[in-house]
Amino acid sequence: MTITLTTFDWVPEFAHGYVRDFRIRWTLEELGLPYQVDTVPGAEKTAQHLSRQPFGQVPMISDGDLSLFESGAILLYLAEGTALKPAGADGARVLQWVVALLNSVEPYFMRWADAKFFEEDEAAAAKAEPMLRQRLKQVETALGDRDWLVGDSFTVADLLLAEMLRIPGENGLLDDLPQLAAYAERITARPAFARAMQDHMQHWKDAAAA
Ligand SMILES: N[C@@H](CCC(=O)N[C@@H](CS)C(=O)NCC(=O)O)C(=O)O
Repeated sequence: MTITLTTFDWVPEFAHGYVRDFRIRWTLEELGLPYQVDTVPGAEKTAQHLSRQPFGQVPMISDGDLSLFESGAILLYLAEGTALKPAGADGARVLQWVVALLNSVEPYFMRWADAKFFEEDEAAAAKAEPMLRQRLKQVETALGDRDWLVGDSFTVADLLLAEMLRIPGENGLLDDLPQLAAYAERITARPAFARAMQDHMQHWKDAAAA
């Protein structure tokens, strides 16, 4: 059965390219899995949406009878049993990194991003920035001179990290972290990233036209 990815029917233009359905699209492209897209209203959270995602957020997927929310859970579900989440100890390490990125890095990114882009409060963004920088530095240190977070090949943990690094990178926060910047650049140059981004952007273009 074809997987269905659910995202919003519309988001403001500044969010194009960054809605978290993108990380799911990228994973699906990496895995060569066909999928279709449907939408829920962004303006008003419907009961049907809330029954699938208690916080009224996206992304969600459905795969047969299974409906899943939380981007990290979806990435791990899709990657399970593939090279993106190998079996055994390395699989456990991928799980560790996905949880760590969502729990120990993304909240600091969100605090900074909310202030900077949603509230447009430069003082609050400046206050949040040092902690985000510290987390990014800590991730760079943990990565060291290795190509990948886990083992000797690309996993869904790398995909998630490279995806999370895009906005900080575009705003100069990787300028003093050259190893992390090079890592992110190498990973986002993967062909699956470009395919996913093209479809993601087309979705918002169609949504704006509709
Ligand atoms: N932890 C959630 C966060 C999801 C999230 O924040 N989604 C955003 C879009 S990228 C959203 O739905 N925002 C609207 C809202 O929070 O009401 C996940 O990773 O899936």
